[in-house]
Amino acid sequence: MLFSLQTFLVAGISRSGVSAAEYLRARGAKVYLYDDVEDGAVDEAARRLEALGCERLSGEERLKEGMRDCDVLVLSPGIPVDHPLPVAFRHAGKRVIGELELGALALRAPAVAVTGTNGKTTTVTLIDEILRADGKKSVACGNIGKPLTSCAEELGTDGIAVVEVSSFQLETLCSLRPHVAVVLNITEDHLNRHYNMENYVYLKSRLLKNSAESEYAVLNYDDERVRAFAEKTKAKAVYFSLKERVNGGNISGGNLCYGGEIVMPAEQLPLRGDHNLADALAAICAAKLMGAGNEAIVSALAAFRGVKHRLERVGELNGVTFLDDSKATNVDAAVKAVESVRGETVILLGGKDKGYSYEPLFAAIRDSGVVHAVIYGENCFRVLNAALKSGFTAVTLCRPFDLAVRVAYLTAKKGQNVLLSPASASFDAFANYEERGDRFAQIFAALTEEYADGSGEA
Ligand code: UMA
Repeated sequence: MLFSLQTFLVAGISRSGVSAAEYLRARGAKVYLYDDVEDGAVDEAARRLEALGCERLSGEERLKEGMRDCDVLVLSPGIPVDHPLPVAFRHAGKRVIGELELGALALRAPAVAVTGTNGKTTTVTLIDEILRADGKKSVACGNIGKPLTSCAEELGTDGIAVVEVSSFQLETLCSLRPHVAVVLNITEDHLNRHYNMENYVYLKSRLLKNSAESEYAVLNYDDERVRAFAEKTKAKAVYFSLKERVNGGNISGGNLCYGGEIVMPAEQLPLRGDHNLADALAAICAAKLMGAGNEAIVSALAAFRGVKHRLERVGELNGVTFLDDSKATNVDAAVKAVESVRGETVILLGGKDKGYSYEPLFAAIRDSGVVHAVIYGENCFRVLNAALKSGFTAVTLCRPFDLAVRVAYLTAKKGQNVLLSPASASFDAFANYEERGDRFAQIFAALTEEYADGSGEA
């Protein structure tokens, strides 16, 4: 793209949009900005970008005028492709790309790209840490929080981009051609945006569409939908499995193995649960295919303490342990949490609905250590309905989040956990799941002050 002669409209003025706008201005492009929301954080980010020479389009008339000037729309991942803005650009025959696509166009370094419904952030972090332990110049980026446009060029040709790719980003991604593409699993998620599973599975398969015979697809053999991707790609399939002896990563005699050789004993992995074992196997496959040695793999995996907001231990108050799993924004992730948490647990569920059924969650809850559910948020009546239909009646309905956390603490007995694993998006009350997890930790801190004398003890 000849940036200096083109005009871009960057839609969404948050992490992705800010990075895309900075990237484009630094290359001499004319950049307009747009956001549906006019509030403090957006206004502040827009002001910083205006100081760099961007122009914000506010009001319907100015937006229409600006759009006429534009050649390309750069969409933030949170804005769906059927939003009126991309629809208008497409009708006008103009190009619509995502921020990740802009980054992919700039990328000269090889990429390891990771998608799947759950475990992306853990796997990307593991791969990045192994590669860095092996002395490689690796950067974890994409959906993990660091936009690709902010680091693509500085990686040069000798770095490695380990990119977390979401289904939102896959809607507008065309050019990424990863050396290793990893697909972890596919279960119901984001159906409020992608409408049905067929569309969601198709979007996930797009990660492999540019791959050639010289590249690799690391696929979960135990997930039928993911295993079938091998037939749709030219890349060589390297599988990982918790059940079968496959050509890539598997478990044998209590060891994590790759290509039939022992890499390390599974018990050396500090993270609990089968889902973490699967993520570790996927990471081993990707790291091996990028040339990492066993020593780097063992040291990075053994030192790994998990990612923030993913079953993160916040602290203990009067014998009650607070666990932050705010990243569990869908049913499958929350199921994995209740299956891997040890001990009796009061779970906090709710938030923004994504259009799926919560009944599988209550089926898992019935067989777990969960003794009570405190249900909050915009979707509280749908979640409550699923609980009652599933015969799980140990529930308290409490719509405001802050109050729900307090109720969960007062419900929990000494020795039990309070687990925030909402099975829902955070956007009903928070900017993102990170903010929700941070709020949970703040409430824990406030409760710690209030009940430091043990007065809240059950
Ligand atoms: N906006 C509109 N109209 C809309 C929707 C949003 O104008 O219809 C505006 C909002 O007012 C806001 C901006 O768009 O100002 C937000 O854009 P965004 O939602 O794309 O958020 P960013 O801060 O740019 O973060 C995005 C990803 N967010 C989403 O996909 C929702 C981040 O993933 C990612 O880390 C970041 O880019 C850097 O690449 C977060 C996420 O929740 C972690 N991802 C989903 C997930 O993991 O389930 C897919």
